[in-house]
Amino acid sequence: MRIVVLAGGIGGARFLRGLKQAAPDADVTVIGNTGDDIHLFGLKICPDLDTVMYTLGGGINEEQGWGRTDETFAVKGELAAYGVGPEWFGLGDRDFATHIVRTQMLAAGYPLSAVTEALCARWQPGVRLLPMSDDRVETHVAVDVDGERKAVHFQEYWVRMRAAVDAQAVVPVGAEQAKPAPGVLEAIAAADVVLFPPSNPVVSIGTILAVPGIREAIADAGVPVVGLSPIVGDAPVRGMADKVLAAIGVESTAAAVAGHYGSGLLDGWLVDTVDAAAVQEIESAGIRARAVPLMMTDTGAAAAMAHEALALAEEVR
Ligand code: GDP
Ligand code: FO1
Ligand code: CA
Repeated sequence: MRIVVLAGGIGGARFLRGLKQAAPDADVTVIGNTGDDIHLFGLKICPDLDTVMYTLGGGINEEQGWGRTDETFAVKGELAAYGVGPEWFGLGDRDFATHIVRTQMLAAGYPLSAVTEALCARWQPGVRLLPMSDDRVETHVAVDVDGERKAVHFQEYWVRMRAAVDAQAVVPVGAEQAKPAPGVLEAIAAADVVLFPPSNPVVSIGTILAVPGIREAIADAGVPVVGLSPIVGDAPVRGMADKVLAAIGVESTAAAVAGHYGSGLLDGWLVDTVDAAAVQEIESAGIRARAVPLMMTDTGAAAAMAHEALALAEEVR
């Protein structure tokens, strides 16, 4: 079975680990969000691609959910001694190596998709990991600070500002001009099922869908499209999905997120058992819905979720 998954960072990566356990023989292609990418310390940082690669490759810091295990911060400390920041972004020593390889390869002219493949040759994530695009896309967030509107990079909003102020707008800068990376449209066209893991609907899956051609390819594939809610009990399990959903006028509920994707895109939607009351509303909007446990407390729980998603896909096929 050929499965295509649109993934952000932690939510996507943990679900994928479960999917690999639930469907070990499946051929999985991951289309990763690159809207979180940023240039810092002279290096190209791709947090969501790396989170997927490290999580599936066994190199992730489990508690944090991002960055490397057994990490140290000597390089960052040495840079700080030169007055070189940003001090608010924690790039560790082991992680620096990944970024040096990536930045060197990009400077030598390799596209991000080829660089990602090269990095994955070490980590062997067991899936085909494709960036959504080789073109630069950067999510910016409009915020009001001291009565003035300004746009900040998504990393600045999330890591430096801790999403403490409301997001007024979210813009995937460059997305309109971006082309899907090589293999993305082909993988969607050849898929037997497309899954939306419990990733952020705005700044992860929303950004991927903003690359012209991707949403259309999914709709045209004519295969079941099934998603899992990242909102449980009317709040994100972690992160700032509530803030960025509010910015696009969508309530932080499992039903509202399903309605945001819409029955034109989504065939099936899993909500957590605490949101079982939302099933009827979602089904009346033309999306088949089921309530199952959606907390990824461990890989087994994520595998059970993946199993339910694949079962729902068969139901709507
Ligand atoms: P990010 O790029 O690291 O923010 O990760 P994603 O975009 O892939 O996923 C973020 C979303 O995952 C957040 O909105 C969380 O609510 C959701 N999430 C994290 N852990 C869980 C979980 O155990 N269950 C569910 N249902 N959602 C989760
Ligand atoms: N998140 C933080 O909250 N603080 C950090 O200092 C930080 C550093 C960092 C370095 C590399 C990387 O791949 C991810 C990193 N993240 C950090 C996570 C990242 O900012 C976000 O969680 C994602 O972009 C949201 O998807
Ligand atoms: Ca992300």
